[in-house]
Amino acid sequence: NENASVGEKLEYTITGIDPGAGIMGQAEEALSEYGLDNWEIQESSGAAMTAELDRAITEKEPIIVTGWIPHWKFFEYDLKMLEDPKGVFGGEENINTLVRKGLEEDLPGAYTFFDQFEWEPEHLQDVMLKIEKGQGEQEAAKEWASENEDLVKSWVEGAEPGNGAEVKVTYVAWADVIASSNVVKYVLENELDYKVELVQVEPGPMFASVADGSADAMVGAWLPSTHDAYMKKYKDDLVDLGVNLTGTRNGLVVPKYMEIDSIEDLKE
Ligand code: PBE
Repeated sequence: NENASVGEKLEYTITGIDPGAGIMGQAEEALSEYGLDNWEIQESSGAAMTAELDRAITEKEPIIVTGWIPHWKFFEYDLKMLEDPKGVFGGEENINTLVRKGLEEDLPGAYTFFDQFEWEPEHLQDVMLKIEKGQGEQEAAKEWASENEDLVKSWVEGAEPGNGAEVKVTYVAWADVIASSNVVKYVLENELDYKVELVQVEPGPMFASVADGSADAMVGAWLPSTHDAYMKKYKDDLVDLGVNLTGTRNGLVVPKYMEIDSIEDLKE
């Protein structure tokens, strides 16, 4: 039916990602803040969400997803983030690096690296796009590092080599965290002679593993809003090395061909 509302066409369903993601809590909050009581957020995953988005765009159908910047999907498709006048999605945020207590004493070179690791959204986008276009994750990290030698040098400056010591980094399978964790692995291994194990986990265990010391570091803490609940729970048990990137955004994302501009437009 051509005249059906967006809600009717979508059966009042927003395509979400994994249940432990901060953006899922924000999306639920958006439903209650904007009075969208008849809508629901469907659980999925980062990869399944982009597959759904691709299918809908190929068929020129409406779709609403939980989306974030930086992400390669904004380069692959013509998308817009719906306005969020109530600020439920927290506006611009930072990504922080968190390490376990004792890392500075145990692996000082790795600690120095994590402390100095900082880049721009454009850098992270470059790596994400290389991976999305089909390069292996380490291959993409290697090519990116060769294109950004000065920045990479600034991360390892003054850092003692690891002589083969092992570093364990936990990450969630979100495109941005996959890319950043792989760059960290590549640089620690190839510039500082560490051996890095990347361990894919669920969002809660990503924080818990660094807090209980079973992992050494994570580079995907979105703050102050997205991962606020995890930070409240674990902040006293880990070391926050501060911002590694600034200027992220979360929200509800739709193809540009959809005739809505604000989350408020969903209330009809
Ligand atoms: N994200 C990407 C995550 C943080 C990184 C926005 C999907 C989340 O919502 O928890």
